[in-house]
Amino acid sequence: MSQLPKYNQTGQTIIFAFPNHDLQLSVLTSAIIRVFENRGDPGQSYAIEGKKEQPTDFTLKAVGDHYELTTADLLVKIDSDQHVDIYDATGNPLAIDYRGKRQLLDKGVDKVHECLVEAEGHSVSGSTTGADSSYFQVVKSLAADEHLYGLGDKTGYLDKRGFEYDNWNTDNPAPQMENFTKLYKSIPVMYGLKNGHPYGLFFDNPYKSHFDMGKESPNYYFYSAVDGNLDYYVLGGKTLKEVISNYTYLTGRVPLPQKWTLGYQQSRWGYSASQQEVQEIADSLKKYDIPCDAIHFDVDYMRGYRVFTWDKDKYQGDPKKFVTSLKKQGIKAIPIIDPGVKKDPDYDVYVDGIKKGYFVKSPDGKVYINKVWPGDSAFPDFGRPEVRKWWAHNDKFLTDIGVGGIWNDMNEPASFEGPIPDEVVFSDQDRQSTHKKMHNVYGHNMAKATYDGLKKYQDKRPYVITRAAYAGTQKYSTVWTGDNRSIWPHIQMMIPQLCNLGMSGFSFAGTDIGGFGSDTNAELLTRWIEAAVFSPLMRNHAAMGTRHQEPWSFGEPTLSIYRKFVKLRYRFIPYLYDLFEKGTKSGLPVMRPLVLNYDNDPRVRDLNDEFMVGDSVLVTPIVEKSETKRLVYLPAGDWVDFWNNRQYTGNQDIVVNAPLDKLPLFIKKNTILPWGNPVDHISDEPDKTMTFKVFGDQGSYDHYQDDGTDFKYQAGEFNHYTLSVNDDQVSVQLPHHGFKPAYKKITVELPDKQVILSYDAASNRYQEK
Ligand code: MIG
Repeated sequence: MSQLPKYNQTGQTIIFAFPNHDLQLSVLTSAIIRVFENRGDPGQSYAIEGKKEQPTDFTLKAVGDHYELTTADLLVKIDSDQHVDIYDATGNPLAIDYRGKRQLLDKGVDKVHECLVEAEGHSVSGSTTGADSSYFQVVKSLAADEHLYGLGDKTGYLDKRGFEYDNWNTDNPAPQMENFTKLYKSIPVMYGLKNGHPYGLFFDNPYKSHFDMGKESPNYYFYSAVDGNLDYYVLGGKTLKEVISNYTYLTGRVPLPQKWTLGYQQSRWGYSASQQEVQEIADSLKKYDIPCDAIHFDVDYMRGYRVFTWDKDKYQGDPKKFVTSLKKQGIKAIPIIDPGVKKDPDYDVYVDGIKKGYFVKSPDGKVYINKVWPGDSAFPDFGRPEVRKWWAHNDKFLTDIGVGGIWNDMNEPASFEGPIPDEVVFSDQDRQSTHKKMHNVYGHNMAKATYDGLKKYQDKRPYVITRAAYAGTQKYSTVWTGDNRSIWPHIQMMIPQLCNLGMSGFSFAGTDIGGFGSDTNAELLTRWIEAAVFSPLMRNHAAMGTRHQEPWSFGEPTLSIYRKFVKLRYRFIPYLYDLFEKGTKSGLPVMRPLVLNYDNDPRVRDLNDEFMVGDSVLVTPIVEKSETKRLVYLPAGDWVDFWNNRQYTGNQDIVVNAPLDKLPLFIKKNTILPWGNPVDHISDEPDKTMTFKVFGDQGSYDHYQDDGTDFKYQAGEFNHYTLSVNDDQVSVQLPHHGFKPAYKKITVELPDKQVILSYDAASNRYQEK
């Protein structure tokens, strides 16, 4: 054992002088500590904005063969071999550097054959190898009882243990199964429950990185990156909830969305090829009585796939007129925008971008061209602030037409003519950089630019949906999970995928309901709309050329069941909106795996076919073909069957019947839930009445109301209601009345009676009639 290194302390940062790289520890809060080794990569974080360090008490002392840095929540030990070991405040190990021998996976293949296999196009898993000298890795011990979560949108199961993943934003249309190591997003945050003790690690490095979550060996997991600095944050907290709250404190929280964005949305690649087709969809939604708030316009509305154009010939000469008329029908238009700008000397966006030098370039200085939808295209250099401003300005074309939001696709960035080479010149803010570094933050920067444009030109809370993302993109954009398929494994995957996205900060997320690629069928579509009734983003979307999957496509009984669940969704929108509002402060997701609410319960640590919405709604959908009954695990507490009020005690498995038209749904006993009015669209007009349902015989609830559209709530224009029910006594208070049109009437539905209260303006109180 060599000597302990010297150290230097400046404020809350301590730099330990190790031979190769200094090791820097910064105390941001008592539960967030940054571990940093400067390996020469310049620049700042894309995930973290603003100063996150708070004045925090900590101690640092040498104890025998190591240093101990102690805060109220964490203990970090540093020894002379540069091991970084993290414990919680009571000394439970959380993330301990692995000291044993590596046990490389035996794949029965030697190096020569591995190359041959890869040359044939079959990549050998774990291929992020240390070929490059800038490559590094971090190896941490795994306990026998340790479960791993997070990593954003990755495929597979809730517990990531035993699998490996890459972070390199990728558009791969093959059926995305558990053996896929990468998808569209790079969100390098992972959580562990080690012997029941929660923690998180966020690796803030945009370069290609790899997580082996105990696949190589059950004794350790490791993270590696091909380049950049070693830069990670240790996240503590007494519960998994607190750890996630700390992660979202660091990288930001999903802002309050416009309320209508929680409504049902209809989409299909191809609709927007003509005004008539879109109008027919709107008409059918009305005719078949399916509430809806938005229709998405895929690439076909544009003039030859040129972004920021709208083919007037397809829209009777006036897209604005049509978009306005749709809006009057209660439906917002959400056009798609891809990053690729068509190479065309007669196209103003291209000409302007060339003139200003806003596209990425080959190392020889020529504008880099690859093929996407419009054919030869140039790629905006979104890492540059000026380019983001320019893009935001282009959004005005769409906001002038009156769109409800913007859908960003292909921003991994995807390209048809081979991948963009690593050395293509991209900017890292104003510094010259490479595709190698900027790839994983390309979608992030595009989404941010789009957010800024909408905010500037709409005066509403921007509604952006992006496919590619990096950690922190949740501040700017909703996400969808890309090109899934109409297959049963993908309705199954929806649950762990959206739950892990939620724990990774992205609580506003959804899958393509019904499946994007391949042909859906009546049963799958039915079960999907049931399972997705609480999906934060609720959109049915399908690929061109696949069997139609609009709610009416299969006739009855699909249509009626579909309608029933979309209508149920609208009843729950005030609850979802409340959860989003609470999430702006807590950073907790709307849709949650059970482990998040019950991290002490070993039964729920890899539960993949149940989830919760907030703290009190338990959803246990059927996600297996031909199944009409299922086992439901009820966690601790008492539960009320939503459909018949039957009560169950928790901590047990029950068998429930679930014929095709039933979604098994349970509400925690003694919960109060707001219950939206039956509507066809979320209106911008304030609700005059609100209903609350009581499950059980008592409870309390905080409810939030504002205009649902703009930023006035930030200046106090919102209402905060508190309800309490106790021994049949119902009381409603309005502790904050900043949004003028408070509900005139509030109905509280108890199991055996209704209590109606009305607002008395003179006293600013609710009184029973
Ligand atoms: O190469 O715009 O994920 O939702 O419908 C396909 C067409 C490009 C991929 C998106 C999908 C969208 C499709 N896009």
